Amino acid sequence: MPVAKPQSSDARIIAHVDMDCFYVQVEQRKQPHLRGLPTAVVQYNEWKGGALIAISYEARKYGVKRSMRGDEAKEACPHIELVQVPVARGKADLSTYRNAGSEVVSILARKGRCERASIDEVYLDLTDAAEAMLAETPPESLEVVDEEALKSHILGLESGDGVDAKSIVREWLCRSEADHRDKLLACGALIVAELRKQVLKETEFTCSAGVAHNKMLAKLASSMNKPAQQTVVPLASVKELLNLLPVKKMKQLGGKLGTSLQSELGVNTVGDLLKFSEIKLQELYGVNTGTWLWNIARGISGEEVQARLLPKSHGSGKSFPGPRALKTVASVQHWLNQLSDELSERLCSDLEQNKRIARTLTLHASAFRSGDTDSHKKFPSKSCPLRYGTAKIQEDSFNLFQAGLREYLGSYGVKTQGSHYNGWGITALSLSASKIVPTLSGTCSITKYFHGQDASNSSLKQSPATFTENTTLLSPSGSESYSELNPTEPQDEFPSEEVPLKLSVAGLGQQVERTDAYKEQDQSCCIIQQASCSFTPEISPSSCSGTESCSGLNQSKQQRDQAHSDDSRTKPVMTNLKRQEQNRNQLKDKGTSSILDFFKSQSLCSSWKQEHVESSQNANATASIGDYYSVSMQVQEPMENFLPETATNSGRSSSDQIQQTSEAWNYRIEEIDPTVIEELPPQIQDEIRAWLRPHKRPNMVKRSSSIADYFLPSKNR
Ligand code: DCP
Repeated sequence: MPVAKPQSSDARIIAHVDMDCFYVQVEQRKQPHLRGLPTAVVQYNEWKGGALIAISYEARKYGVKRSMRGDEAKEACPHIELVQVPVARGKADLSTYRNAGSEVVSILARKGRCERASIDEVYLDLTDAAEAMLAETPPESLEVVDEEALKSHILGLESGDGVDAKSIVREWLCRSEADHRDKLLACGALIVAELRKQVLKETEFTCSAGVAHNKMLAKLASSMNKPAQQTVVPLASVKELLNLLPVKKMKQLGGKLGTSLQSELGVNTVGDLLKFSEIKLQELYGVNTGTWLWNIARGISGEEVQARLLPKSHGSGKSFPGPRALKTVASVQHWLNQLSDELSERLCSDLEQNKRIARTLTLHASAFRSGDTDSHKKFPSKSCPLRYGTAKIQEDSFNLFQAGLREYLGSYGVKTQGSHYNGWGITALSLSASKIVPTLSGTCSITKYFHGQDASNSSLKQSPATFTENTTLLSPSGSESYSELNPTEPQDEFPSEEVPLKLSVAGLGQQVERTDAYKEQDQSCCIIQQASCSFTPEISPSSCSGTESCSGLNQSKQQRDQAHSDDSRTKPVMTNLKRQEQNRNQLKDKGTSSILDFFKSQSLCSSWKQEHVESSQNANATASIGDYYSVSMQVQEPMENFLPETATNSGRSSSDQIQQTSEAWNYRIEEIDPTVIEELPPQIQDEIRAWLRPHKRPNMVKRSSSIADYFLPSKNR
């Protein structure tokens, strides 16, 4: 449930930047001949041409939608170009997109506090930059106002066409008599226009943006005029915006809460909420959610932009729907090996680039038992201390799986004795690495860290104290002091509910031999070598050669090279910067005074109004980019669609269960980075999103019956 946070000031300047048809743009940059063509990126799944996950604005004109599969898209738009998402280890590999997103973030972060909200979305707090601009070069003092800023959509401003519109916007941006908050917004609009041009220049990607006084309004605005446009929300237009906004389009109201508002209270637009007092809303939905609803009806949101450029966790997952469900331990182990390999590669890359180490490994799975109509039973997620090295992660994740399977089958009263098949199936698997902390710089500490791990044989075997003692990590606050024990971490970090090490697993049709951890000494050496390379500036990059095995211990280099020939992961930031520099130079020649110039013959239109504007391929350079695209409303579906499915017929509240579950799994839910969730299989995403929702649900007794039903356990969920 949403929680109200007090708004510190309504003079903050917040931008939400959202890349346009992001995966398509990334593929078009790789294959420039696709630019301007109807293009879609399809999932790695050949059934009916694969599911569409990103669609270019050119293809949207033909009615191609994300709900379609490749075959359907071809029917709607026969000349559509379908590009398959990159594949590695038999599954989608999103690293190219993730790295492309990082390129954008690194540019946006130059101007203010930057929060990476998803693979292609960023929040920026531009308050300081806007204040500085207002003090030094206020818009009213500008002789020439940037073209891109002049193309801003200012909500509530009556605008004409073409030149008229620009002069009206110019007048609004440069008003000397404007209210201080509007002046700051004008500065925000100028800064964001400049940033968007810079993003285009350095990455070749277009993006859209919303500029407002808080995150909620900025997010709403960024999708109003896509692609490659920006929308500004002056305070005076907030009421009108929310009055007309369908309640389901508001972040966190797209799911059951929004449905409840519609059916119980007849609230169809956010503005309709104004009819209810704060007390009434609190009575109905609890103190926090009631206040949150009261606030959003007035455009109030105190959520801060969190300074976060790097993910809080890494995840790797795959789903196995329908007949592809995994039904043998061997097949699960095969896929866990693939996921471990990917996770290990990302961990090594994070270590190398960002000098960070993850400490907790968690396995999530979705399972079914044949003949079970009571589908509420969940495969329990399991976690353990994370040991670096692909083979170790493979081994530990397999043990976690077995522990989870024992518990899952145990919930059916089935003992995992004997080798017969117990009628289970796995429909999704994922691994995540969390509790990421900075390491100490210098090879001494990192070497010690990995030696500590190896010498311990298996962290799963150790007592928690032993594990902690063997790590030499910085406290999350980043203090430079060496500490044997992080004083901020509880000593019982991995308590007894943690998965115990099992040397053999009876009843799963497979004996698991515990191998000597020293067998993996070579791999650990590789890690140490690589860590040394990244932590010791005087060692040249060339001395890293031969250490790729860190990221692919069980895979030949040839395979890896082939799988990632176009992947910037192995040489990410510096390579990207070099590439950006090249792009910059190339684009300089093309002339980039406005994003319009980049598109030349392309044009845009508003998605907010759901207008379908005819394409104008021959539009000249001064025409609106908007004419080229036909678009549909693109308001994000909020996370709140997902109720905790653990809240079933146990009689306990879901929040109790969530609490209990997260404690048992021994990792903090808030450590899961929302940006990695979308990379996990959908079932697992649902589950994690349910946990991420605030748990407090007061006043249940006061709710009307149907609203109470909404919160009460339901077998159907
Ligand atoms: N994505 C995905 N699966 C989904 C939704 C999105 O893999 N169900 C990926 C592909 C998208 C990227 O995430 O390119 C960003 O998603 P958005 O919802 O922001 O959509 P786009 O960026 O593709 O288009 P838009 O311009 O409408 O934002």
